[in-house]
Amino acid sequence: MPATSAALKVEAPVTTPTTNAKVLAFVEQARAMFKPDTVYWCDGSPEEYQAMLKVMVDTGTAQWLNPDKRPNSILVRSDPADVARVEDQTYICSLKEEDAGPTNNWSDPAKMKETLGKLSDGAMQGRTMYVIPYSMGPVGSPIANIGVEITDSPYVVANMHIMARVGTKVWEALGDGAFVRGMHTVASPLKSQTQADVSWPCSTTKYISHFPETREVWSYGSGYGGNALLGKKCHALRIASVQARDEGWLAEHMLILKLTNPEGKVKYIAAAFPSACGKTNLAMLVPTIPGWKAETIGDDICWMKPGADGQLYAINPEAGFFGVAPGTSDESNYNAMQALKHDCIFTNVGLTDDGDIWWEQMGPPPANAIDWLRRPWTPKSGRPAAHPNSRFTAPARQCPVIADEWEDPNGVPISAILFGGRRASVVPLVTEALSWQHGTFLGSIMASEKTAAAAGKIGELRRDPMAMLPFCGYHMGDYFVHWLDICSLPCTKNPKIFYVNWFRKNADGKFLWPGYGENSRVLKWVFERCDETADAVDTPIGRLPTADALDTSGLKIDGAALKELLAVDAAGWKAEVPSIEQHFEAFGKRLPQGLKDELEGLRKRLG
Ligand code: SAT
Ligand code: MN
Repeated sequence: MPATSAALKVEAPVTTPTTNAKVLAFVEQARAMFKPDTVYWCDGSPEEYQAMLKVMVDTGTAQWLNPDKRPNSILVRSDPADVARVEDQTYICSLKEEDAGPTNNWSDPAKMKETLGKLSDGAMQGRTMYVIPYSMGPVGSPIANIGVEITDSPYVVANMHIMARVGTKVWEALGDGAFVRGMHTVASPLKSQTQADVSWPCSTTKYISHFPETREVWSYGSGYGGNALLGKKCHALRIASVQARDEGWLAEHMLILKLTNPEGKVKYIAAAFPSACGKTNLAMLVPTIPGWKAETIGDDICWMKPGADGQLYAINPEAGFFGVAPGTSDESNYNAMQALKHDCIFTNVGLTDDGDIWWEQMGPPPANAIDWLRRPWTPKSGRPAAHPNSRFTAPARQCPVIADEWEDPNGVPISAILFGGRRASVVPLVTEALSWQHGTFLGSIMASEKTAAAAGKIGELRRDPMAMLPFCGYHMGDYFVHWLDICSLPCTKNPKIFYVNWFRKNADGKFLWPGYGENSRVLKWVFERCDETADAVDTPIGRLPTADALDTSGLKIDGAALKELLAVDAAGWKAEVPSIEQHFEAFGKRLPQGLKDELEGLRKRLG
């Protein structure tokens, strides 16, 4: 008997925790197709979380970390070929191909279901099928949304416990209502009772398929993060972006930060950066300017709905952080390190001699360790101990600077939206958009150097509009239209939009800006621009801080570097125009006139 089933064997007949007929039919259809040994309905209890950790340890998927150093925490090592999202195998299966748009892979929904149906027949043999009821957002919040994920992965169950609100209370909130249907399998059936399991079952065939019209996700073959925790990228971004378009709100790849000035005045800021560009660090930053306080609402996803008062109100639909481990340290993100002290899941990081975790730039390297591929490692090995996309999963409530209102069901009013990416050149440290339309334009032309968060070539520059390129569940031209429309709603208090770039480099390839806590200087300017108490100068690319508007007191930075960071690189921008044109061409007739006007305006202003 495989341990995955044995540990949680439930006696039949089971009384189901919901009478929702749509749920019962969904679970029964999945059971008939996947043919698991057992069906287990998750209740979201702490005991269940512990049982999942135990199953993972018993089957070799995980090992306990030293309980004196990292209480109740585990290290998981995945298959070396299952370490990141797989954008090439991610599909938007809208009824019409043109609705998926040029930035998504499309497949006919009926054909995709036929393919996946064949592949999934018996795919959970020898395993337990878990049914996870989850809420993205505080249970019962008018901005929250419910999903049901079916999975054969205890790793997914445990991670969903941290990343979403899971369990019985969700069935109560759902009643007989509608929900997002998610099916996930690692696609590695155990064909016989004696077949030994591998430590990270997965398949070389992978499909991450979305059916936006029917609000369904079907994920096949991968156990990793954004491919398998269906509440996250699949539901809260790809499906939710479509729901948001239909219902007049925004589902965005943004952190949410609370900023308090020395007088006690509060503003909430949302910020979009591509994966692995420092959203978690910015969400938890420790300001270096005296008297300013930053607190966290969320670090990855933001759902914003217009409120009756004309402001956009945002919730963090998640309940945990699934953050990039390498580079996280007491210096770069003290608050994240505090959140990681206990009750966490670590995936693909290094293991020290004394049973603790280590990753690149966490601190001084240990003399000896075991790398994420379970090989002996020393600082001289010439390879990283942790995979560059290794991750921690930590409950948000463990973050020492989580804001009191992070679970406010009504959300928090957003005053400013930041767009940013990794740009070694051209883009200044901060630019304020001239209008909502201009801000939408800046978001639409965002570009970033590729990181390890997705499979592919690292360092290559790609346009990643609003950091939503891998996550927009419909035609991106229509998405831009939706952004412009949101502002023409009676949104009297639209947030101001800013374009930031912490990653500017000099001719020697060195970063010009210190980043991390020093980014609070930029946030201060943003805060004060919202009140129009800080100065700005109009330039062809937008408004930039005047020489003395950016608070640089106590900052060690060379005057020439600061000048370069805040200069308009007119030649660089002129050279960008053809590439923006090319980028826009892809959206064809669905590119809104407003963005064409903004490109024309930029060209004219540049002269
Ligand atoms: O997609 S993940 O959830 O694995 C992380 C990310 O890319 O932001
Ligand atoms: Mn992300």
